[in-house]
Amino acid sequence: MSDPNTDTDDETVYYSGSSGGFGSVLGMAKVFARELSSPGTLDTLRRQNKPEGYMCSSCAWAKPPEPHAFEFCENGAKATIWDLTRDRCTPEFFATHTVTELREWADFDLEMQGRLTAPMRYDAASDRYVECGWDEAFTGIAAELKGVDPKSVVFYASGKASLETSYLYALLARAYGNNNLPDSSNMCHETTSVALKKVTGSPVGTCTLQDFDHCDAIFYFGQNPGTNSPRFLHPLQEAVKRGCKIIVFNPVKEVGLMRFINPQNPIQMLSQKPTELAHQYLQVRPGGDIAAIMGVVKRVLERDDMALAGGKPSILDPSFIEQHTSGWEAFRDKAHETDWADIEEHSGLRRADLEAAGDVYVGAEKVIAVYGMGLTQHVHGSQSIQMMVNLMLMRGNIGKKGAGVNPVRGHSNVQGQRTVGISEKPELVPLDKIQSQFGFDPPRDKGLTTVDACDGIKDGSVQGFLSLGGNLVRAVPDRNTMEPAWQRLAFTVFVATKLNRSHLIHGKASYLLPCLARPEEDVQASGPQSVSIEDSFSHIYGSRGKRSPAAATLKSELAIIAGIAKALLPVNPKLRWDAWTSDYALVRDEIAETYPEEFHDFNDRMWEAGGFYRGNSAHERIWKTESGKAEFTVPTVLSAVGVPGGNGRFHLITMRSNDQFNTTIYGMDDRLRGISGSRTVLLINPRDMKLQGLNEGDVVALVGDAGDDVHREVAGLKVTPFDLPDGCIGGYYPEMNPLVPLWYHDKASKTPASKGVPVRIRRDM
Ligand SMILES: Nc1nc2c(c(=O)[nH]1)N[C@H]1C(S)=C(S)[C@@H](COP(=O)(O)OP(=O)(O)OC[C@H]3O[C@@H](n4cnc5c(=O)[nH]c(N)nc54)[C@H](O)[C@@H]3O)O[C@H]1N2
Ligand SMILES: Nc1nc2c(c(=O)[nH]1)N[C@H]1C(S)=C(S)[C@@H](COP(=O)(O)OP(=O)(O)OC[C@H]3O[C@@H](n4cnc5c(=O)[nH]c(N)nc54)[C@H](O)[C@@H]3O)O[C@H]1N2
Ligand SMILES: [Mo]
Repeated sequence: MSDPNTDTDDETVYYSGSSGGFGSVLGMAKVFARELSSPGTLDTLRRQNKPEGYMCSSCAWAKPPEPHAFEFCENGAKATIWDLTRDRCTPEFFATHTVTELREWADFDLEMQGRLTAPMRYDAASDRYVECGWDEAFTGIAAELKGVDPKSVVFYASGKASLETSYLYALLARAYGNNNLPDSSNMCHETTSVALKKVTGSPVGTCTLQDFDHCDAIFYFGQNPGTNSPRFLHPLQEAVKRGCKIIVFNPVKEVGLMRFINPQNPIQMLSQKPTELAHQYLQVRPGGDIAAIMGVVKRVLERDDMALAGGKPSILDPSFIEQHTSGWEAFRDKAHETDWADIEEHSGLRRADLEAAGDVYVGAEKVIAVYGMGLTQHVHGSQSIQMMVNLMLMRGNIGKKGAGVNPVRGHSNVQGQRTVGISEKPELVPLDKIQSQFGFDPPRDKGLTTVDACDGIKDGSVQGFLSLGGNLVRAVPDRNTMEPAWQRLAFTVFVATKLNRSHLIHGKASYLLPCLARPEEDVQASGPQSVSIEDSFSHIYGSRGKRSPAAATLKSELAIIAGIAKALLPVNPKLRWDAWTSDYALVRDEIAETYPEEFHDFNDRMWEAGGFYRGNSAHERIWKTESGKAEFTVPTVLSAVGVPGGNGRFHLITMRSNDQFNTTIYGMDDRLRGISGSRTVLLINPRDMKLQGLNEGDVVALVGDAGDDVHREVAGLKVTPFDLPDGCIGGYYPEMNPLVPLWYHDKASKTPASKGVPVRIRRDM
């Protein structure tokens, strides 16, 4: 077992610190200094994540019913301030720069131009984006859409847009004629949507925030709360204080999971005495979670045998297993026959440590399993998730208070977008209901996932691409082949707040449509509007922006979707685009009609403190699976990576720094990992450095090693010693994306396997 207090070994001094505390306040002040000086910013932050307030657009963590005075974190504040910048990216800016020139700019510099202000159309003659009115944009886009086969168009969404906008976006795609509705989730938690759905019947987590007040242990896999969901650190800290034990599985020693100073707690801030979070921190190999959990399971079975042999009752939950599950015997047999030697090899962990984790599991009445991209972004990520569910089912840890599975979602409304119909999987959408509600026949055939859409862009079968937020060319794998393919598209349409690289890698026709950001006031014909979002716990909240918009010419995302729809679709009295735009409450009525069980009385309930719960069948122990039971499954592999390592072959983890939100880079530091000033680094442990003959500061290239004949490379990386398991290296997303093969994805869900990318190191002298 590794000791979270030890940050040194013989050769290297690793970064030591805690997340939260003054560091986080200082991190904020840095962004403040650059972006603040607009008096309303603090006021906006004060309203952030409060009932009746504005819901942060950074992560999907819960907004508690009794919020703190400042219910936001360093990174939530950064995201808000980033939206509220005073800088403007105006038509004059585009007049002075050709698109070819802007393609040479760094992503950071593009977003630093500030908020987009006017609808723009690409003009090939001058190679510039030129201003066009909204009407011209809508009719131009409609003409492009009418000119191609609807099946050749993709309607992508990044997980930020509200439930109201998302519902209408999905309706637009289906009324136009396709289910090509991939979403950022396809690169993120789609593994969850497929794998959890298969074995529990529910595609989302089964916990609520309150479960964290009652759990006895938390098994924590591959999620980094210090950076990606910092408000989660508060309930974790409270849980530890109650005596709850946290067992972390992560190849990287994330400071946020080891210790935490609460910036809301003045005494702790002054004394600087952090709460030690993890009871056991297990530096599993990338993809080694299946093996690690198998080890824990073996210990639990052993403890059960001991109990029974001693005449004591089973320590499993036999009546739960009997009544609620299928597949138990096959799974148990598999666990018995799996060798400890294989488990140790694939997990990179010692038997004794896994047994100690097994003892914690057995000693806890109520256990929560938490996870993030460390499980989902692997070739066998689905099996990792299902293995975790196996462990939970053994002692009935799903569907009881203080227990459950808790995927931590990414974008603030990514789960909600799926809930209200943004899905390429027609079987997940109530299409009959949509048909009767709106009087058109929605297509029934399968749509394209993000990976399918990229394949279609490459082979020319996709001709048009609409993007509701996001920065897809930066987020997807195989960038170096994707970018040229993108430019062969007939047309691209981007709804966005800031300029990014995707807008510059455009189709032959292209439109850039600037929208309001969530903190901004959205006034329509019936008055100021509110929107709603869903968090990781299936709670739904209203959000009301109050800031004056960045430009008078901006439209809301919803109004933009309606504008395109009106120009494109034949008149249908049931598709009331004008009425919906003038009053979003009418859209919520439609959502409530399509999904009555979850969204009844939507308009009345959306302001409930803490959000309203739309329910979850698995939470009630109703299993909407093929077998009608929760399913034990037998893993076919012990490691989730797709290509083996060893002998100079490495698995690359693509990581997020503390100074970024996905493809938006706020700065070059990664405070919680002690890295500053650069993102073009190769993180590698001193043992592997020695084996590779590398010294700190050497500049190297990473070369793809996936076994196909495509050359993939990222050069100019500075060797930086970092505490990682052997054979595993780290680098930053999105800089490393040229190394991820498009075909290297989770088998079941097609989520790109960005956490176990096969590479070799090449020395460039
Ligand atoms: N500030 C900020 N907040 C964000 C985001 C952001 O970029 N910045 N992004 C948002 C989005 S869209 C998402 S999806 C979430 C992402 O949040 P996370 O799910 O935390 O995603 P990552 O930071 O990519 O990586 C997760 C962790 O997995 C670990 N890991 C890597 N490989 C493995 C493995 O094989 N096994 C195990 N057990 N662990 C592994 C990594 O070391 C890392 O600590 O955050 C959201 N919130
Ligand atoms: N190698 C590697 N690749 C990854 C990942 C990884 O861990 N490793 N993570 C994956 C994950 S989890 C995800 S979710 C994807 C993210 O992929 P995306 O969701 O496509 O990317 P983002 O960076 O979140 O999108 C940022 C852009 O969204 C626009 N934007 C911001 N706010 C708004 C708004 O309110 N409205 C609108 N319309 N536009 C807005 C801005 O123009 C901004 O430039 O990347 C994936 N790619
Ligand atoms: Mo994500």
